[in-house]
Amino acid sequence: MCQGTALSVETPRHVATSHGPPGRGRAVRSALATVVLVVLPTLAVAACAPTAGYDGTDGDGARNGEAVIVSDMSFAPEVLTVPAGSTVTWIFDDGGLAHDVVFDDLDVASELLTEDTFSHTFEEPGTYTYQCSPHPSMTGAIEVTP
Ligand SMILES: [Cu+2]
Repeated sequence: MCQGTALSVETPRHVATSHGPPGRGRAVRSALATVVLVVLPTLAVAACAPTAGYDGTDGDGARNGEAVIVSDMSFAPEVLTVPAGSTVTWIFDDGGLAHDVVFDDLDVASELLTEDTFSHTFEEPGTYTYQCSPHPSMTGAIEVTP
C-alpha cells in the first residue's frame, strides 16, 4: 500500500540536480523540489497511519470479517463466510432508514433498526439466507463452514 512512496520521492530530485546556469528560476525550482521532498514523505506517513493503528475491531466489539454493514439499502458483504461457532454482527447505519434482518429458514429476526447492532451466533454449518422485510430486494447470506 505504501510501496509507491519511494518512487514518488525520487521524481523531484532530478529537478534539483539538473544542469544549467544558476539563476533565480533554478533557485525557485530547487526550493520547490526541497518542499516536495519534505512534504511527500510526511503525507505518506499520514496516509499509512490509520492502517498501522487499526486493531482489527470495528468499535462495536465485532471481530474483523464477522460483521455485516447495513447501509445504502444493502448488506455488505452480501455473502459472509464464517467458521461454525462465529457470532455475526449486523451494524445498522443507513442515515436513519430502518432495516431488519429476517432469516428465511431460521427462527431468527432482528427488530427494525436505524442504528445499533444485531448479533447471532451460528453453530451449525450451512448457508443461511436472509432479507430485510421492508425492502425485499435487500438480501444476504451467511455461509457457515465446519
Ligand atoms: Cu431495508
